[in-house]
Amino acid sequence: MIRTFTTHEVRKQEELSGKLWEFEPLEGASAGTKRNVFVPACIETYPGFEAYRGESVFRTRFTAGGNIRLEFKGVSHTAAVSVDGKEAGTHYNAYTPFDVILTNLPEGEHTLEVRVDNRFGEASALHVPNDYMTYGGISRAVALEWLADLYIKQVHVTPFRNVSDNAWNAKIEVLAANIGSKARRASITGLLAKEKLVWEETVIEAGEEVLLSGTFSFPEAEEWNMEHPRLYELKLVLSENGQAMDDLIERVGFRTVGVKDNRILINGRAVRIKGFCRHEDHPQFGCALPGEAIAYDLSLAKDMGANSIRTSHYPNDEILLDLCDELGILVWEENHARGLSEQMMRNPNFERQCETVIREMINAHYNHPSIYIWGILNECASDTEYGRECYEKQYALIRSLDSSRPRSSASCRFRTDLCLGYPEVVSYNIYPQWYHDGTVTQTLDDQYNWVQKETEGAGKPFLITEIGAGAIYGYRSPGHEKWTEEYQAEALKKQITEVLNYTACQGMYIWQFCDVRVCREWFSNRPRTMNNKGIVDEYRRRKLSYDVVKRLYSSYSNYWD
Ligand code: ADA
Repeated sequence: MIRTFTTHEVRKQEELSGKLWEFEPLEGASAGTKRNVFVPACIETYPGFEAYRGESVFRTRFTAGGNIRLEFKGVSHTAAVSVDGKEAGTHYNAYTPFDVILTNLPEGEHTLEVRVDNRFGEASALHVPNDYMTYGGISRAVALEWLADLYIKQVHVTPFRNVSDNAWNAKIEVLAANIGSKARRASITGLLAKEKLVWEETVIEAGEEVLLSGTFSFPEAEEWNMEHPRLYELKLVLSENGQAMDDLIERVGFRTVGVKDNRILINGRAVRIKGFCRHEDHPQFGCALPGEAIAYDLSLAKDMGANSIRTSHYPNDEILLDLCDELGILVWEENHARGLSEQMMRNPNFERQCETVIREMINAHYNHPSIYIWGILNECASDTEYGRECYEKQYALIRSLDSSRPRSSASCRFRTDLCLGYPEVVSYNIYPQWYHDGTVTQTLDDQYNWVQKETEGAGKPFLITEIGAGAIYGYRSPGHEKWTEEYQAEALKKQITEVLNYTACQGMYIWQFCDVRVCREWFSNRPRTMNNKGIVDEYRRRKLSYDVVKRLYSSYSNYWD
């Protein structure tokens, strides 16, 4: 499944995933053997490959010719793509999409090979042994598309309200490309919320791209919000001499995001965040959850009264974003980095790899109305001078790509964070009642007061981006010790009540939605080699805390007014 809606009516598209491919491991006892495996899926879900870390090759065949675009929504974590034995492109990072374009491919059957690498080492600064599992494989959908010489590469829509009459407007930026060998004339038209959109005809030189921008008014558009997540289709068509060459269908939700004083505003209203941090993880699917399983997770989160998901700690499969757009769930989407020390941030690939993730995440996910904030660098070295420089650059990069959304970073640098002057929202991960015995309110007071009195984060919205406690599903004990379901339920009760009653704080994300597998190097303090702080376990079975969260989250409204 590529998206939850059709994205092309003119451009021909075929899903290459959703079927068996040939898999050939290149390491270990089974190196060189071949078997058929379902794509998308994670290697570690194939029997006999539960602990596989190494290189492997995935193969399939497709029939096509002319200009071909292969889109990969996610390959974990490094991919080298070749067609008919010729290298066609490479990509690093499991969690962002990439494409490969081949021009003038002869008509007929072709072999597509994806060489996948999920090893840790210096070449990978962001996928490191961590408190979640880095799986291997083709973990998200793969699409094959037939392109004309001219095609629509991207559209970004930024809705805003007109100051004079409050009507909805949107800035629409269309990037069109010419992959042919001669200059072409492109006319782009569109339809959105009953309004016709027209751009002036433009010449695009061979091999060039042109960005067409326009601001349009949408008098009939209705607002997208959490309660009524109204979505519109934007249909763009690119024509030459009156003949449609290409199209792109995207979805738009008319809403604004902002920050005023210490509040986070959606459509001008101060929102109270009641969220879950969620990893893409499931014993059956690894990180390659099918749409149905993602939708099930979201239905549980909604049932518990949550209104937001934090995609900790990487950009998510676009299916989740499509569903959140449809369900009115706010999304904190973040780049890929968790708990990197200064030494790890000094990996020679770190800055380049982070920059690529940020660019690919924002370019691909810009239009999702559910995304209300971009997060970066969870719990990295924001307390050192070198770390500060990295945060500053990454925040600046986000701003250059998207000036419409606030930015933040989930920090654990108590009283030492040097970076609170850069983002619009100050966020902290705290674990009172789990890693230490202080009360929740004391911990909040301590952190909040320091931010207000001693940092450039003063006066900014303040969020708790993680709080939680561990419990092993089914472990009950009258002593209510740590790791029992009883202990978790009691801790969560205090954590939620005290955070949501702390009116200076704009809301919270529970760590975490479900139990997740962690890398084997992370066994310490991680019974079962799992992070057991889920409110449901890895199979989504409800722990005692489920009803506690549900009762408490449901008793606070989505807004402060
Ligand atoms: C951190 C981190 C999470 C997870 C959590 C925990 O704050 O951001 O990824 O490791 O702690 O469970 O301790």
